Amino acid sequence: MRVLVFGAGAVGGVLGARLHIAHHEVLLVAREEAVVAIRTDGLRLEGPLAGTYRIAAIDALPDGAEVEAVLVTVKAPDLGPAAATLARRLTAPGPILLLQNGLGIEEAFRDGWVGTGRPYPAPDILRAISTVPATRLGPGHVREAGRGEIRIGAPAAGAGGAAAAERWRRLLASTGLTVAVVPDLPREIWRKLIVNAAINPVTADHGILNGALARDPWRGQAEALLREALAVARAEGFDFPDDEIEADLWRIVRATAANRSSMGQDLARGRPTEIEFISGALLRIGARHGIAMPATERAAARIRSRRPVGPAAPGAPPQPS
Ligand code: KPL
Repeated sequence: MRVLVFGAGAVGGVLGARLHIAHHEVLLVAREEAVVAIRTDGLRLEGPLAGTYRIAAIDALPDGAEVEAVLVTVKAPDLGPAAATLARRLTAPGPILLLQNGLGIEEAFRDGWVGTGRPYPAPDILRAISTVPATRLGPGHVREAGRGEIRIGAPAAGAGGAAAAERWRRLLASTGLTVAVVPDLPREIWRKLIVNAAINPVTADHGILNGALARDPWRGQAEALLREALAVARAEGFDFPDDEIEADLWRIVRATAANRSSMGQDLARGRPTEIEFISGALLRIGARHGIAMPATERAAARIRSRRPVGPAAPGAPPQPS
C-alpha cells in the first residue's frame, strides 16, 4: 500500500521504517535537514529492526500526491498546519490516522482542515494511541527504544469508518507491532494521558531518560502528577483503579526505560512541546471540577517557561508573550 507518513520525526521515522520493511510503498514528509539526510544516507534505524533504509522523503507535499493512507505523526502543536496542507494537497487521501498524545487532538486537526474551506472527511479520520518508544538521534536517524503497541479507536456505530479502522489495523500489524481496534478509545486516551502527564514533564524538565523515574526524587514527582491526573480522569467519569493505573505507569517506564520522552526530545531541540495538550488540558478540566493540582501547575509552569511552547491546544488560554 502507498502510505504517506506526515511528520517523519521519531515516531514517524520508526513507523515509516517498519512499514517500508513490511514492503509498503512509503513516502515520508519531514523537515528539510531530515530529508537531506534520508536522501543522502537513507533512514537510519536503531533497535530491533536496525538498519539503513532507502525510503522516499520530501519536505513539501506536492499538489495531488497519490496515496492510499496517511499516518499523521507530527507533534500536537503542528496538527493545524499539517491538516491544512493535507486538505489542500491531497485529492483522495484515503484513511487518515492521527497518532498524537493528549486531549484536543481531533479538534486541532479538524480546525486546521476546515479552515481551508475543504469538506472534512470525518469517517476516514481516525485516532490511535501509541506506546511505541521512539527517539530521534539526529536528522533521519531514529531509535525504537523498547516495545510498544498501537490502539486504534473503533468508530461509533453508524458513523462509518469501520473499514478504515480495520485497514489501519492490518497495515500496522503487518509491521510486526501489536495493534488492536478498541471500542473505547477515550478511555485509552485518558489512560495514556495520565501516564504522559506523569512521565513527560518530569523527564523533560530534568533532562532524564524515562527509566530514571524509578528513582527518587523523580519517582515522587511522577507519582504526585499521576495522582492529580487520575483525580481529573475520575471527575470526567474514567474510573481507573489506583493499582491499575500505577501498574500502567511503571510498566511503561520499564518498557521505555532507555527512551527520552517526546517532551524531553522537544525541549532539548528547542521545539514546541505538547504541554498544553497534556498538563495544560488537565489543568483546564481540573479547574472546572474544582480540583487542586499543585504538582501539575508547577510542572506545567516549568515547561512553559522553557519557550517555545507552540500553538495553543483548542480551549487553551492565550499564552503570555
Ligand atoms: O508517549 C511517550 C512519550 O514520550 O510521549 C512515552 C510512552 C512516555 C514514551 O517515551
